[in-house]
Amino acid sequence: MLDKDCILDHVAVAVKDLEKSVKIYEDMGLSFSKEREVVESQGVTTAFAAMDENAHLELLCPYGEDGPIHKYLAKKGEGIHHMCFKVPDVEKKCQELREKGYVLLYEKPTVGAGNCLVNFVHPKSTGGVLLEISQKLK
Ligand code: CMX
Repeated sequence: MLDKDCILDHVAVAVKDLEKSVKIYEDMGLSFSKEREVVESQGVTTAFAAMDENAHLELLCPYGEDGPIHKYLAKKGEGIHHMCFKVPDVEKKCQELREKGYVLLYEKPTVGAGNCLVNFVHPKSTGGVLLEISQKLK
C-alpha cells in the first residue's frame, strides 16, 4: 500500500530518437537505467530516469508506425505526452473517476511499463492533459 492515495509516478515525453533524448536529460544531470523496456501493447520503447524518491522521467519512442506515440509525434511533434499518478487500487480509482464524469480510455486496466496495471483519463475530460493512473503489480 502507498502511504498516500495518489503520488506523481512519472512524466512522459514523446521523442523521435531515444538515445539522443537520453543524452539531453543526462546532460541535465539525470541517470537512466541501462534497461530499455519495449511495451508491445503501446508500440513504444521506453527509458526511465529517477527524478526523486518516487517520480521518474519516462521517454517514449515509437518503434513502428502504429500506436499512440507514433500518431502523437506525427501530429504534434516531440514534447510532454502525459503525467502518471500512482494509486493503491487502479480499478477502484477508475470507478471513482467514472462516477465523477471523467472519460477512462479502457474498460479494464491493462499492463503497462514497469509491471504496472494502468488506465488513462482522456485529455478532453481533464482540461487537455492525458493522465495515466497506475498501480504497481507485486
Ligand atoms: N495530450 C493531450 N492531448 C492529446 C494527447 C495527449 N497526449 N493525445 C491526443 N490529444 C488530443 C489531440 O490533440 C486531439 O485534440 P483535438 O481534437 O482538439 O485536435 C484529440 O486528443 C484526439 O487526438 P488524436 O490525435 O485523434 O488521437 P486519438 O484520439 O487517436 O488518441 C488518445 C488520443 C489519448 C486516446 C491516445 O493517445 C491513447 O490511447 N493514449 C493512451 C495510451 C498511451 O498514450 N500510451 C503511451 C505509452 C504509455 C506508457 O507506456 O507509458
